[in-house]
This record gives sequence, structure tokens and C-alpha cells, in this order.
Amino acid sequence: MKVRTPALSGRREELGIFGGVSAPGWRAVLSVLVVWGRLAMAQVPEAGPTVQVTNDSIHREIIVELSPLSLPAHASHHSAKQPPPRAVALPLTGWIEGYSAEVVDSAGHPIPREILHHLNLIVPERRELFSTIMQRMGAAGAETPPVAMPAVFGHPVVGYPVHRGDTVLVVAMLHNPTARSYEGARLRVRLPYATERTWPHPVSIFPFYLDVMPPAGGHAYPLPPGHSERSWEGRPAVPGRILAVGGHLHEYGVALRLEDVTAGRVLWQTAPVTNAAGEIVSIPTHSFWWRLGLPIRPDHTYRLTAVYDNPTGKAIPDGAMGALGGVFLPDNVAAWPAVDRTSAEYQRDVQVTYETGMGDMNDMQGMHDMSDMSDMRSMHDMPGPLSPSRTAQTP
Ligand SMILES: [Cu+2]
Repeated sequence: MKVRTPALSGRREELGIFGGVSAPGWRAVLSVLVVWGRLAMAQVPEAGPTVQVTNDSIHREIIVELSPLSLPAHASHHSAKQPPPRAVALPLTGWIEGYSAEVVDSAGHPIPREILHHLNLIVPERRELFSTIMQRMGAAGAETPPVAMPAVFGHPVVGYPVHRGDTVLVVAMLHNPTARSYEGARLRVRLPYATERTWPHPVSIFPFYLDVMPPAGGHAYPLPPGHSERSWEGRPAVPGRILAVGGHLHEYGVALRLEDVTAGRVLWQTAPVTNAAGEIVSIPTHSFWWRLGLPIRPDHTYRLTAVYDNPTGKAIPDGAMGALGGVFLPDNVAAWPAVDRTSAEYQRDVQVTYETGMGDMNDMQGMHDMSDMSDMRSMHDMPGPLSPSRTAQTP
């Protein structure tokens, strides 16, 4: 049996048997990370928490554990020592059917979920649908409930296709708003799966991610006073159908809109649900299962727009975000273009992911604490290496 090491160095390496978890394998992984980290001018500390992957074949779950984590009481995510992004090699071939995250103390007892500021699962060997950045497989914040693909009578019908040895980057940001310190805590990510023996096979679907800011780089932007709109335009790499969408906006966000520019048609528009104080409580998600998806095609241009009404009369630094996360059914899974590690966009995405731990799409389900965006400021000032034809921004 041969297993690929998590490949970040621009090539896939074949190693002898290492079950995804053995020590020599992980040393190889770490050295690859260190090399890549230097290339990307990012820091990959040698010490710190390590990651372990186990396959619970009884419950059909891959369990990824990051430990030990040291979380002093009242630690903000600036003062808490953040675990560097960790690469894991998936132990099996099949379909991922969802994900969930939990934090437990050294004895294995659950501790408050608010400790998880955000978690990103990133697949560096696959590109995104609308850009060449690393594919975002999943994202969770403290308030994100377990994500599960639809099933019919317990039988999975769709899933995210994976192969034994595929790399997943686990990027977690932690803090501890509680009054208790936790030493030796662990972050546990569960990935329920369907095996190759599942029959009929689940249909392969991919998550996709769109943002009103350029794909690689910081995704918060300064919010001007009054009415404002910001857009990004792009084309999908392959044709297929959007099965479901969800959105992310910050305070004073009033709409998120996805348009087919070529056809001159609004495909989806949503407004946040707010409480009596005007704060965003949630952003409605929408699924297109019933009509077998919303077709999109590479010869059309699509535009995502975030609309804000900022009544404060002042500009708010890093006050706004506009992102869409969705589920996509490609017409032909095999036609998905290979990752292009030489693309400037890809390289910048890796750099930003390692520099900040904010590969982004932080918490699609909810709102950020505004103070949390301050650490993204430095990234905004750096222009992203994007071809102008792919971006369109309305100030
Ligand atoms: Cu945000």
C-alpha cells in the first residue's frame, strides 16, 4: 500500500507504508511544511500542537485531533498561542459526508465551544470553482452546528470525494473568553464518511466559495458611511449546478446578491434576518435541490455583490465582508482542473493562510466580533496579484 504525503511542496511524493499517522510519516509532513513555509515566507514553528488522524471504521468517521492546546483564561485570539496550520493525510478513499468540531479538555470532557473562534478545512491539492485558490472544504465557528450532507433513509446520496492520502489543511483559531484555563485541551474534528463499498455510490459534489473581495487575501474591507456596494466577478472553471447557497455579511449588511451578468439575471438574493436592535441574527440559506440545481457555465460571468447601509456617518475600518458558500454539482467531476501551484493567486492564498491562520470563510454562519477583524488589516494593504479582468469592485 502506498500513500501520498500531504503535498504542499508542489509535487506529490510516494512514501512507503505510513498509515496516515505514523511518526516517520509525520516527520516527513512537517519537513514539507517547513520547506513550504519558508517559500511562503510564513512561520511554521517546530513546536506546538500536533495533529493525529484516526479512522473509526465502526462509526465511519475520520477523527482529526489537534493537541495539546494551551488556553489561558480570558485569552483573546491575539494573546492565545495559535496552532499553525497542520496538514493531514486522509486515511481512506470515499466520500466525506459532513463535518463537526468540538473542543475537549485533557481528560476528554467537552469544554465550551466558544473556545473555537474558527476552523477552516482547506484542500491544497484542489482549486476552487471560481478561482485558483485552495479549495475550501469546510468552515466552522463556535456557533456552527454539525454540517451533514443530505441522506435518504440513512443512505448518503451526495458527498465530497476524497482519496487515500489526500491532504487536508486544518486551520484553527482559538481563544478563551471563559474564566477557566485549559491546559492540554484538544480540538477534535469529525468527518463522517461513506466508503467505496457504499452502493449506489454517493454523487460527488464540491463546496465552492465566492467573495466580494479578491479570492486570495484578506476578506474584510472598509465600510464607507451610507449606502455602498462591492462586487467581484468571475467565471466557474467547469459547468454544473449550484445545489445550495449560504451567505455571510457583517453588521449593516442589507443584501447579498448573485447574478449571471452574461444573461442579465439575478440568480439568488438574500437579506439578513435581524433582531429588534438591528443586529444580524442569521442569513437565510437556500437550496435548489427541488429543481435539480441552478445551472452555471464557464462561458458566463457571475457577480457577487454585498450591499450595506451604514447609518453611523463614519467609515468603519474592516467593517464589512460579503461571502457566499455553496454546494456545487459538476457536470463531470473528472473535468475539474488540476491545481496550479504556480498561479500567483494560489501562492498568495497559501501565504495568507500560513501568515494569519485566516484562510478565510471564517464563520459563514454568523457574525464576527468586530475586534476580530483588526488582525486582517495588514493584509488589505497589500494588493493581490489578480488579473484585472477577473475583478470588478464598486467603491
Ligand atoms: Cu466576516
